Amino acid sequence: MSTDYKEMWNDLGLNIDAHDGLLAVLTNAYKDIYLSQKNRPSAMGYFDFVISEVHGLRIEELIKAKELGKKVIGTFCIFVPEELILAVDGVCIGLCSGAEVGSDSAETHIPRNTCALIKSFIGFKMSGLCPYVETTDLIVGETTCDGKKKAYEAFGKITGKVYVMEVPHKKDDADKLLWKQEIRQFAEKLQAVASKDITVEKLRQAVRVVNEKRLALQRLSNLRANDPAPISGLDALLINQISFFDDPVRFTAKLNELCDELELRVKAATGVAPKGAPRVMIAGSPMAIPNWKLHAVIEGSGAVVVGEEACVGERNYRTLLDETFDTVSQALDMIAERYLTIDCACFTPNDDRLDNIKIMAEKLRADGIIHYALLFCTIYMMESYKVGNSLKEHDIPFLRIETDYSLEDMGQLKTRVEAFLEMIKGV
Ligand code: BJ8
Repeated sequence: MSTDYKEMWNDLGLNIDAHDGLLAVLTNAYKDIYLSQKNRPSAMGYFDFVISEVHGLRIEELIKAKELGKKVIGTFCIFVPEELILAVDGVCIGLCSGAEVGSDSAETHIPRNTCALIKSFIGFKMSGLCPYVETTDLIVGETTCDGKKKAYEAFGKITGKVYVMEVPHKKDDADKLLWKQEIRQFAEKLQAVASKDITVEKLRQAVRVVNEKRLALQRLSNLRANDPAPISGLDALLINQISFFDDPVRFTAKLNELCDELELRVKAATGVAPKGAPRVMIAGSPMAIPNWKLHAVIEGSGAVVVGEEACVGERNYRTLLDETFDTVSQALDMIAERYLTIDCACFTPNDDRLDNIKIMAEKLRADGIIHYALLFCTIYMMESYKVGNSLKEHDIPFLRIETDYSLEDMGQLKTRVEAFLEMIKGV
C-alpha cells in the first residue's frame, strides 16, 4: 500500500491490529498465487494495483465521494440493479467476502453449518475488518437463498442499515408482477436515501455505463475461447471480482486496454499455458474475493480455467439491458425483465441454466466442467445433480466439488482435480 491509511481505518472503527494481520496474510497469498504466475499480460498491472489498494485508495475514493454527497450502496447479489444505484449518483459496492474470517463471532448469530460466504461477511463486520461495510450508507439484501434471507435479519441488527428486496423463486406472471413492484420500491428507496430523483436521462446514462462494463467483460470471456488461452483463469477471476467494487467507467477502460493486449497475444499465439492444455470451465456458487482456491488448484495442476458459469462470472454480464426506453416507468419494467433472466439456482424450475452451461462450454471449447458449490449452499449442491446428468447426456466430462474457504482440503482437492484432468486427457 502506497500510503499510511491508519487514521482512515481508525475513523471507520476498524480493529487496526487484526486488520494489519489480515492485510499481511492477503499480501502474501497474492504474491504466492498471482505474482508467481508466468507470462501474465502487462495490462494486469492495473488490477494488481487495485488489489494492493483494496482497503486503501478505493476506500479513500468512497469517502471523498460521500463528502461530495454521493451515497455508497452495498450489495450481495447480482439481482440488485447497479443501474438504479448509478441513476441516483450512488456508488455500488459488492460486499460478498471470500475469506475465512471471524467465524466464531459470526456463529454467535448464525449456525455453524451456514455457507462460507455468509459466515464471512458477518465475520468480517463483527471482527472490525471490512472498511467497505463501514463506508456504506445502505446495504441491500435479497431473498434468494434461505441462508442469506435469514442472515440479513442478523446483519440488519448488527449494522442498522439493511434493506431487503424480495426476489421471487419462480418466473410466472405473478412473480414477474411482484418483481416489477420490488424494482419500483427499490427505486423509491434509493431516491429517498440519496435525496435525488431518477430521471430518464440519468437512467439512460447509468444503463450505458453498466452495459459498457458488461460488454468489456463479455469481450474478455470471448478471448478466453482461444487456444492457447491468452490469460489465466486466475487473472480473469480476479478481474470479475474487481468488477464489483471498482469505479465502473475506469474499470471498463482498463479492461478494454487489457483485451486489446489479449487480442495481440491471440494473433501471436501467445498463451499462459501450452496449446492443447486441458481446458476447464467452472459452474456454480460465486467466488467472492479473495477466494482463489479452486482456480489455484486447477491451474497449479497444468490445466487452464477458461470460464466461470457463476455470478462472479458469466451470469453477471451475459445479458445487456435494452437502452431504448422513453419513460422512467418503462425503464423500470425493462430493468425488472432483464434481471429476471438471471438463472440463479434459487429458481424453480431453472432449466435455462442447463442450456446456458452447455452453450458456454461449447463457446469456450471446454474439455470438462467442474461444478463448484460452497458447503451448505443447498441450492447449488442440489442443482449440481441436474447439471451432471444433463452433461452426461452430452458426454461432457463433469466433476462435482463441495468445499469452503479453509485450506484444509487442498490436498484432497488436488488429488480429485488431477484425476479429473487425467480423465479429460484420455477422452
Ligand atoms: S444470483 S448465486 S449472487 S443469490 S453461496 S449465499 S446462494 S448458500 S450467493 Fe448468489 Fe444472487 Fe444467486 Fe448469484 Fe446462498 Fe449459496 Fe451461500 Fe450464495
